[in-house]
Amino acid sequence: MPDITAIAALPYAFDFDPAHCALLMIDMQRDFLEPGGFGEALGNDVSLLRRTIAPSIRLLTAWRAAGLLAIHTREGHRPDLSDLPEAKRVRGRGPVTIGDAGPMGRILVRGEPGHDIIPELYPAPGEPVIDKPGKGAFHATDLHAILQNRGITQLVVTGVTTEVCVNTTVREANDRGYDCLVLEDCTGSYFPDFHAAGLAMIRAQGGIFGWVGQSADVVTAIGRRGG
Ligand code: C5J
Repeated sequence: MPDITAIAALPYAFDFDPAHCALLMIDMQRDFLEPGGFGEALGNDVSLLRRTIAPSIRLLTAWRAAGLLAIHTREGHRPDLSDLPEAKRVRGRGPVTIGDAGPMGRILVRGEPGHDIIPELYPAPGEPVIDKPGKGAFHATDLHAILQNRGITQLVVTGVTTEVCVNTTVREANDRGYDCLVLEDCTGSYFPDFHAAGLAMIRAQGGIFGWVGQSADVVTAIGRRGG
């Protein structure tokens, strides 16, 4: 018998099917979230992103305890920048860009300290880590193959930033046939208005890209399994 639980969400309850659901934690990287990182050096208030850490820890702990699949992503490029489109490199016309020296190593370059995932949510052995060169986690990665090989049809999505990499990934996932539940308290943006708008766009029009919910309801649903 399928083990499906209705989780409170907008625009309506999400039918959580843990056997076919993966947790996708997007870009919880030091350069985006930590004081002294590149995000803060650009003048952003990292506390707006750091509010996601505590609920994400609770969710990831429950998820792992239930033996479910968690996947992590990191935005970044090869050290030789051969996978960095020139359009992305020059966008913003700032004094420093991807590949330049930043406060935690070269900016958005794989292997640099700032590119890595924050210690609080560090991937456990065996949890896939997707290194993505774009905003969307499906673009130029093997994420879709990994999900298909594990029989995954649903994603619980968390991470940063709501309107950029989270939104792009959810749209990509939706077009590939995945149902996405995006967690309000585990997603964050440097711009509160964009966070709200990004989530509103996902759940609008009957859930045109997916559902929006809260991590506590997912943790409760996991706890009820087999109980
Ligand atoms: C992410 C970005 N992860 N904002 N990247 O959203 O450039």
